[in-house]
Amino acid sequence: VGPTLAVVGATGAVGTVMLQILSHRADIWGEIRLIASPRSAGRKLAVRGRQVEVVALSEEAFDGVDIALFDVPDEVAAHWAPIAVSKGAVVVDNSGTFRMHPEVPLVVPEVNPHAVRVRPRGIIANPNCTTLSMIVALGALHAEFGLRGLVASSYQAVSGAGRAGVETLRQQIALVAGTSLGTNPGDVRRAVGDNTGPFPEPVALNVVPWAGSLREDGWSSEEMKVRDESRKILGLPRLPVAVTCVRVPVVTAHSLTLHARFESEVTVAKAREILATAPGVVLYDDPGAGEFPTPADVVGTDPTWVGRVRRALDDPTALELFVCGDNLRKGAALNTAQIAELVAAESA
Ligand code: 2RA
Repeated sequence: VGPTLAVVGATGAVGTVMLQILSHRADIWGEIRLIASPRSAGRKLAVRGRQVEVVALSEEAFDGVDIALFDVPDEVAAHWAPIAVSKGAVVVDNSGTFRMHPEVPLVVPEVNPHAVRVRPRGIIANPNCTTLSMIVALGALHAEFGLRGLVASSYQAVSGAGRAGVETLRQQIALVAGTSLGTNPGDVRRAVGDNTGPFPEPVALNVVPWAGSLREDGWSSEEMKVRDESRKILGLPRLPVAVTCVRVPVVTAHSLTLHARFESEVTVAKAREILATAPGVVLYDDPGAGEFPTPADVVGTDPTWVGRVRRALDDPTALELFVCGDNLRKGAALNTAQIAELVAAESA
């Protein structure tokens, strides 16, 4: 019998994708226990082709659990992850609570799998979905070329803000569909009214240069996460990183443009070779044939897709790239599941 796995936050946007992923990957688990808030307890959800009843989050819910995957708000993870550890579980946490803690590894199995073994707190952190949408491709290029600087802009899907984000976009689309809105200042805002959900501005027919909360000097928490997490995962604590995070009217799949500067001159041919062979990366890059990744095609897939690979016109050491990945799969649930599989393999 395999180890017992708990999914905490099983009914959320990421939890739902987690159950699909667990149903499709190699079935190494004994029991899979579904845990959620008391209001969801008693619901039945399908995993591995079976209906499993959701149990309420409590100390007893962790009895006998070997590995617990957490996808819950920061404050819930802060309270319950140490409890799960005290009950004997290894926690893989997808909240922001522990990611930058010096005694908590931040792991991307394609980039720094070794880090998973050093976990004095019994907690392993899963990176933010925006970091995860680029880091597998960036890590492969870093391994060969040596990264020296990064400028990134994100184009983030609304599901990054959970079910409320998706619901908000759908409602706003219904309000503007079939109209001639988007031609006069403020017309979209008036049509949408106060219904901006988790976003500060209308997201339908719009782009919003903001994700997260305000940090020092005008930076957003999301931008700081991408910077801090990339440095930690790549083991480059002083890497210059500048990020601008933008929300776009896409349901699922985050995209980023990257300007990545390396130790010495790079060639597009070598970069393409690296990206074409890197595990977890798909190179899809033939603009003459209209081929580059877009969220509409990438959603529901596992890899990080890369296109528009160019050498910077004014810097032979730098590459320009467009990357795109499903923020709920590799951006959250899949990476968490992969980490759990690494932990399970330790005792197999
Ligand atoms: C977002 N990255 O897209 C955040 C969610 N973790 O809003």
